[in-house]
Amino acid sequence: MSQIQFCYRNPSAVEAADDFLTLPHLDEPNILHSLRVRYWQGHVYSYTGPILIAVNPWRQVDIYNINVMEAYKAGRTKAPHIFDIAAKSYRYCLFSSLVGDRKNQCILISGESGSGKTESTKFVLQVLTAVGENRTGASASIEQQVMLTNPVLEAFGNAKTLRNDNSSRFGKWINVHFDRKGTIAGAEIKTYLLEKARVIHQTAGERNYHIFYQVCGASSQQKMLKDLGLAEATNFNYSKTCLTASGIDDTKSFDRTKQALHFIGFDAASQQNIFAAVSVVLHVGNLRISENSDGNAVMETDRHLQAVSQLLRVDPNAVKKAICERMITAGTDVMMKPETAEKANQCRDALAKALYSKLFDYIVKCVNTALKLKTNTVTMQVSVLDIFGFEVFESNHFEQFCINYANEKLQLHFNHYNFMLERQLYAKEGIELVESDFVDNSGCVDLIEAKGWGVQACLDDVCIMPKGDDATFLQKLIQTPQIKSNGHFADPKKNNRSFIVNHYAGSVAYDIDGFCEKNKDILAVDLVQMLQTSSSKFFEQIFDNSAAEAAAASMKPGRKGGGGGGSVAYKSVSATFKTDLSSLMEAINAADPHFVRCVNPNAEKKASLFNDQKAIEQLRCGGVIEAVRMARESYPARFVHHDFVGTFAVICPEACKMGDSKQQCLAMVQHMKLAPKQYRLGKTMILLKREAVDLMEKERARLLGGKAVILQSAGRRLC
Ligand code: AOV
Ligand code: MG
Repeated sequence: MSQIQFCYRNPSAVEAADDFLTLPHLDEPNILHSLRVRYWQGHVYSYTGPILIAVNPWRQVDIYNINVMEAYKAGRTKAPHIFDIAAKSYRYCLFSSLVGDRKNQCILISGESGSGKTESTKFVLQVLTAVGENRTGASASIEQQVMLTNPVLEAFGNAKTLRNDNSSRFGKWINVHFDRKGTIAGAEIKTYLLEKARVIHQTAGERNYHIFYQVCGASSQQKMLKDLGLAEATNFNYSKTCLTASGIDDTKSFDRTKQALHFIGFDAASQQNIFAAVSVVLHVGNLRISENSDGNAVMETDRHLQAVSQLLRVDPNAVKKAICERMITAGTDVMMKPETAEKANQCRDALAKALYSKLFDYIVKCVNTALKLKTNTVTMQVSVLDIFGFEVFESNHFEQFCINYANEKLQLHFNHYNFMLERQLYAKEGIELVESDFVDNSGCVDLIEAKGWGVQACLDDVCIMPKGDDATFLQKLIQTPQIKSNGHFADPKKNNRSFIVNHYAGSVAYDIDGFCEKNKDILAVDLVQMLQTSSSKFFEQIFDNSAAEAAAASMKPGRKGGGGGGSVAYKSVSATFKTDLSSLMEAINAADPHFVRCVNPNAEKKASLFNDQKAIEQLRCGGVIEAVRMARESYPARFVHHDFVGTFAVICPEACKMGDSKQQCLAMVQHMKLAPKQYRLGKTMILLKREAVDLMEKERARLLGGKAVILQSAGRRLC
């Protein structure tokens, strides 16, 4: 899109309006234009009705200081701002409790990578912890602890990517609980789909999780890191590709992480254990495996093997065996068979991924224990969702499939919610509803998650077949009648390695390679057994029995790891994610939502660069354009009868003398010869199509001798 094609352009007097729904012309080019104008005027935030659009300024902007926050906290300003959303959520939460109609609030933040979701989340928490401050706290107060979860989760779950030097590689949902007085009483965090693959491999120019560089950077100065066999990050295979991230000082960050862990409640011993686990992962990555003349994997006995064995507290030979050999059972006989070097390397990497993701889960669990409600008081909640936005790359995999599924579910909620509001207004006004006016993406959600036949169900079925693989999965998709006939599915035919899902935000071709393996995500039974021999309480704790059970359940005699076995007790990644998402949706559905759509104005992470194409694509993907379309397809201009008559009296003064204000409205639109489809006359309001109001405005301006400008009131949403 090199040029924006305007049909009608909004008058420059109103084009930079705070709320785009007040624009007389609400089409894509006009919304984009207004967003761009506001961007160049230095505005980070704009409203589209209730949706807050946040454009990442990629520079420090002085709009987050204490005075600004106080103004929003006190409700003195309503200008678009993330503080407005946070303060409003808190106020609604308190108010609903006061009037005895408890309603939790949730703030749903979405947007592509680097668009500012995590920063927005922090601003929300800043307000929530300030308004609900518990001044009686002795040590680190709960609100301080809530804020301190940021550096901890970022150290272990964020990494430098090509798009963002501090990219969150997991989704999170934070619940902040308030008691009746509005004081913070506790909080909890739920995380989703940590990107495990990053632990063992990073794209050129990207980094592993920050914590790896932090421990390496601080290893020579920190006493607690002395015995972990650490060195500069460049010495480790898992952290050597890219060493620095702009604006990040790893050594200083280590101090911050350590301090945050301390204040959250991790004692010195747990911190030591956590850093030991991080170090084990690095050493595992350096385990050197070669192939002997028989083609068998052989692991070198070096300082890394020594470190792994010492830190994990397992015998070095047990580590070697678990990685380089596999268990074979023939009848009642159990034998060990050597692996090839390639297989052993895969096994080593699987161990590193499992260790790291278990460590991450453990940290989140401990954080939640620290933030747990200390009392049994009934609480209200304000929750914040900072989740991966819709993704489409040149090549899309299982990860994108899960991420886009999450976005599809959130979009479904978004549609239903907006639709519901409309429906309530229509019902209140006694206006008949045209259901087909509203977009419904439930067909796509069904395609993915339907029980028995959806894409996830097919994948799970194939994953428990003895010989099921990615090709079998694709075959199954193509042959399932409900999938074939679903308009959101397409088989590209050109190759037999991908399938297409037509998502609400665009079509995505998913490469099937790796779907089965990633969905099973089972640690080989040999590795689990090796870990179970650890005499370390810590590793026992982070590797609870679930891993062992899953491995045992999936192991077919004679095979290693997942993929075998008829009866499967484990839960696949997509099944777990589906369950997680449905409880997330339940929580969201039970709350009043506030939508924040973050927009990244350029891929170069630059201040003062606004890329039209990029911005419009994000507005589409975030459902902003869709929401506007909904508003357009419904009757976006809403006037209380009396206001309407007052505004357009000049068009037909006689109408103002007829009966009550409702009859006067009718007389007015009839005088204008508006088609019945152009307006809806409700009990207290008249709702009009945009074009109808445009027509009336023009007529009004003509009668006033061209003196009048286009009315802003025309777009006012009074519902
Ligand atoms: P994300 O959460 O949406 O990406 P972040 O919140 O990490 O994006 O923002 C990326 C970077 O943009 C930050 O590190 C800041 O440098 C800058 N930034 C974002 N919002 C603001 C703001 N309001 N003011 C100033 N700078 C800002 V990802 O986690 O990658 O999807 O996975
Ligand atoms: Mg983020």
